[in-house]
Amino acid sequence: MKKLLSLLLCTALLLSCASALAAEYPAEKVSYDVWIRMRPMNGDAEKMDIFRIMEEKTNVHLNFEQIPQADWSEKVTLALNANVDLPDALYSGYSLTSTELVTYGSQGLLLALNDYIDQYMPNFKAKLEAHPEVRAAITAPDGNIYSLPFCRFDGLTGQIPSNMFINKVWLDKLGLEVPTTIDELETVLTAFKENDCNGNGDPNDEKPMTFKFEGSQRDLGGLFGMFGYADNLYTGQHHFCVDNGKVIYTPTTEGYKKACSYLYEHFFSKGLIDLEGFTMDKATYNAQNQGEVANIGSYFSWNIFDLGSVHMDEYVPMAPLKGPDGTTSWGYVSSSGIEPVGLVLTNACKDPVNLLKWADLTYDDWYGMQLEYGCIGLNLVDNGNGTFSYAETPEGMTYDEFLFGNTYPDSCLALFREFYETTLPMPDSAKAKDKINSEMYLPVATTIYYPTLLFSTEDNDRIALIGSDIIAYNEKMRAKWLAYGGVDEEWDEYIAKLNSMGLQEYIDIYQKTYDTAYGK
Ligand SMILES: [Ca+2]
Repeated sequence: MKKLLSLLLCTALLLSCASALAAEYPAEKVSYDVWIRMRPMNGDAEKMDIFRIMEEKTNVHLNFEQIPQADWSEKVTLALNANVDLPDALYSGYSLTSTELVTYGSQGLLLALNDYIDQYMPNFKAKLEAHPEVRAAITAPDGNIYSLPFCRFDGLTGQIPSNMFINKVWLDKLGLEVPTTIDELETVLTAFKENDCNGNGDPNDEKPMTFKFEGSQRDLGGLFGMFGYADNLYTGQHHFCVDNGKVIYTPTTEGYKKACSYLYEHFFSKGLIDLEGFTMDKATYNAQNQGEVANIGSYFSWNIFDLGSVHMDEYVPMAPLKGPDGTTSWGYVSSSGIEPVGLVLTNACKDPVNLLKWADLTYDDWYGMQLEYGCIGLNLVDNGNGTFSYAETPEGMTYDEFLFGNTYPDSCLALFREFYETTLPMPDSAKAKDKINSEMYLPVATTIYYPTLLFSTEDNDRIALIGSDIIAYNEKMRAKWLAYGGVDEEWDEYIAKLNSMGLQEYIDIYQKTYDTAYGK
């Protein structure tokens, strides 16, 4: 027992030595050359209080070269490709694409950070241990971590980006309820089409349901969930989901075929869903509902504002519907909120330890909060009880100008849901969506979209080559079948053509990369 106790004591001592080492900052000031990517609305980084506070704490000075966003990519690419005049670090979320990260990392131009994280970054290491999906998203297929990420989970918002909204005033007028099944949806949309719901004397200016064909929240891909899997059009994960560890390419599933067939027959062919949805741009889509009276019955969007706009009070959220056989599913973006690249160190950085100690502070919530939302006493109010609130935006300024003028939200940092539950409430913009998603969508969000992962350079090349043809063909056929029908007749030919384009290799790359990241 005594032996065990002394062993425990030793371990405790060793552990406290380790964390003391991690937090030991240099006695003399050290400087690093850092290229920082500036948005047009960013203020002067040299004058931001947060960097002064972090320098006082760490004795690490960042000698910034502030590069406008518009010039960033060219300057960084040139310097990396030439491997000359590189700074110690490149700083900003979105400063490199995932492909660039893996390519430059594997060429030795970026430093592998794994050992440094273990030894010198206790805050970041603790976050990785608590959130293994972050480690999976930032680990290259060669096992190296080349970047410090930006992660923000300020509510259940990006995980379920697409919601449906429906005009409650029209429903009340017609004596109808918010639909809960696809049959009820058909009944409701038919009534929307046949009646002068907005009461302007014109029975034909009502659009029963609109959407926008795109890789984002305005698409109707969620409706496919009533037939199996929701259809995922998100960039980088086109049509891929993961079911119990198996990667599924949904456009070759029976459910996808049924969805195309059913939605054409019961909705598009009857004018119940908007054919213009295939061609509208975002501005046109969002501008649709701005007349004297509302003319949209239901729509897909991130939030009620986009298309509710001036008639917002007429709309209510609609939960995912049950399909013809009672099936329902909605899409869940499992890795939403993770941006792999926040800060990278280049091979020009000869003494990375102190810079990484500085960076570790961004993963301490007190500093991360002020990087993301501005300093206490300026953008944030200290409530004195361990919680904070947002300061009022000064008159004559937008919130973004107030925020980006005073701090650098594109930093590496990681704020998780527990932080918003205990320390700073999620922003108002996220609250309404968080509520809709938690109550109405999460219970049926069973189609788990393929997560953000890093692919090897070779696999990225293959994906670019094979995938571009497959995606273009698939999207052409999806639009054609929804708008004009024909899926049953053309299905076999479609499958054969996808196979001839290399579909199996394409799927295998996604499966292999998933298995590597999740340790299968
Ligand atoms: Ca009308």
